[in-house]
Amino acid sequence: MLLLTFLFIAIFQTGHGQIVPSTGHQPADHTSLLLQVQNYLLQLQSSAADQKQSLMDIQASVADLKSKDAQIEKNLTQQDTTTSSQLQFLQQQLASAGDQTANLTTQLKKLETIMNALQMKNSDQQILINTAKSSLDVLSSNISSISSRLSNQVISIKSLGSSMKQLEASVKNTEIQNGELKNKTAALKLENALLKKRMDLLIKLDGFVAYQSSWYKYISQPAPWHKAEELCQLIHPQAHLADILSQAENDFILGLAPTGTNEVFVGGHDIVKEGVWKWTTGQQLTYTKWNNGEPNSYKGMEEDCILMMVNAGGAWNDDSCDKSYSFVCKIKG
Ligand SMILES: [Ca+2]
Ligand SMILES: [Ca+2]
Repeated sequence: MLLLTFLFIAIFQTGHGQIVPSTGHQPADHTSLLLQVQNYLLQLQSSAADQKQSLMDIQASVADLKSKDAQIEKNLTQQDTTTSSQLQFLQQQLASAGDQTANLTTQLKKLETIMNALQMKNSDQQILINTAKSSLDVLSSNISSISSRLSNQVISIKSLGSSMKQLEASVKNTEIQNGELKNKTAALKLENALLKKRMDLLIKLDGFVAYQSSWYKYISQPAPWHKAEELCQLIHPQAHLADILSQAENDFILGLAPTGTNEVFVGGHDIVKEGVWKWTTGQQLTYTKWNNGEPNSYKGMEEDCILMMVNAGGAWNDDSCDKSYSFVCKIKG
């Protein structure tokens, strides 16, 4: 309404200004004035129609504005309702969020409990892991030690292999040397055999007589027992007064004495200890051929040398070593 009033005042002021007549002209001017008035009236009518139309437009605009205003109010009401509904919904959601927060807090506490338990388990597991690490370290150390020992053993085995090869070479060399030694030994045996034949020949040429593997020589020149032993060694370095090891040998020596011979010295004596009879080789007697009642150290005399009684079948008598008799030398084979 305030807008319409303002429009009417504006229109009235504009018309009043245009209808003021000029006062300087008479009758001809009346007609003109009349025409002007008529035109003016016509203009007023036209203007009125225009204003009426404007008014109608304004009314339509006002109606439209009212309609829009009502629509706006309606929308505002709806919006209030909606807002209220949303507020209620939000309050519900807030309450629900509160409940959820409480649930979440409870769950959070449970989770904290679980976390604590897990941390304790983790702690236990960490201890186990540390123990396992320590065991692994010890195991690793042991493996290193074993590896080192194995390396040393490998080196030892290689060294042993090298030593074995040297030993094999040494054995082969030794075998070769053994072969050479065998050949040399065979040659030496052959040489010895030849030498023995030469020796035997020389001994034979010296008047020795062979019996089995030994040589014997009867010396007719009488001599005391010690002198006789010296003479045997002078005749041959390996010759001594004869030892007698069997009845057959005793018989053989008996046969060496020429017919008419009564006694011969042989190598037996008890010079070192009375009653302990030995040969010149140092061996004790294993065979004896004592005559009846001998040895007797006749009438307390010192009788320490064995005299073979040719005239008593070769039986023995202990007699004085200082007496002189023929004797028999022997080279042992
Ligand atoms: Ca004696
Ligand atoms: Ca006697």
